[in-house]
Amino acid sequence: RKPTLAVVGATGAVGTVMLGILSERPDVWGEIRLVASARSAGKVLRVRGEDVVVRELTPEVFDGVDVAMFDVPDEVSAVWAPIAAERGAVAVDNSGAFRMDDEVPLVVPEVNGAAARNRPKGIIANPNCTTLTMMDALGALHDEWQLTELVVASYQAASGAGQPGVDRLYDELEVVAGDRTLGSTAGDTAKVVSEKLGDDSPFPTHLALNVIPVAGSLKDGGWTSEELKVRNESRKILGIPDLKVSATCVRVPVQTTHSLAVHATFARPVTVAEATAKLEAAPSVEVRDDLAQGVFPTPAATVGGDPTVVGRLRQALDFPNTLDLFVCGDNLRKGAALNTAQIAELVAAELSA
Ligand code: 11C
Repeated sequence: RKPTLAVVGATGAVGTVMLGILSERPDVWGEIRLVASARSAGKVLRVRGEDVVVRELTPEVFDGVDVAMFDVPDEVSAVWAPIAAERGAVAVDNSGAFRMDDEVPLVVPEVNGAAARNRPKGIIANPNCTTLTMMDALGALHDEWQLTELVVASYQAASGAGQPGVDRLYDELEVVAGDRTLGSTAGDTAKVVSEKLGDDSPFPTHLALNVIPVAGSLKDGGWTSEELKVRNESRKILGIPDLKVSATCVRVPVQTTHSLAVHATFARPVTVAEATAKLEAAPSVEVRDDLAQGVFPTPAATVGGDPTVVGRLRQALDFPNTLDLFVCGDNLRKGAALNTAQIAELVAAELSA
């Protein structure tokens, strides 16, 4: 019997991408059950070329389910992932609710896939998309040269805030597009956006014609939740509890695909040529790095694809054993749905063995 899969949050931004991914990848699933809040129950969505009616999230919906993926807010996962696990499913959770729980593995299949087998709570966590953007590349480099320090600046897309983030970005672009004087006086764009759209936004100020040095919520010491996730999750996935990490997370007016400028220090000397060869050998990483020929990663050229794209590899001039690089990864695919699907497939293979 092929395992039964439940997709909880099937109608959201990540859920929508998930249905496409499940339709494209080798089909390891028997029944695929689509689940969402009562508001979305009854909708018909397509997966694997078939229409499937969305079911309401109830405890009974997990009966007979082998793997349940959750693409829902933290507070929904916190309640419902344990219910799915109690009913016998392995929950693969893409929220932040369980990532730092010692009894919940935090898994990137290419880096620490074996950790998925040790899940005392029946829950496996999927990392934050910002962390995930660089994990395949850093995992490959760490494997060879042993990462010791990481300084990161992120350039995060609007869809990190879900469909409301994407809608807000396009609404703002529409209201600023006609006036080419906007952006020449402090506060002019904010005023127009606020007057035309109001201030109810997933972002703390306007994103159109702007960058916002804030992603996530405010935590102790002036750090944001995103910056702390990058630190804590990188340590856990790479298995380096004392990894030194400093992150600044920034929102940029890009629809989908997060980018990261990474300054990574290793225990041993590493050259650009060696690092490039190692990254080229990593199946989930694509190196686009020939600046003289105009070849470098951008979010617009990365979106919709599976690989992590790496470029601008340089040996740091003033820091020993240190590389600087730029990484792009689709935050809805490898950053969320694809990695969740890969984890679920690991569990499916284990259950079918
Ligand atoms: C963003 N990275 O770009 C966030 C979204 O912990 O899964 C995902 C938050 C999370 O806003």
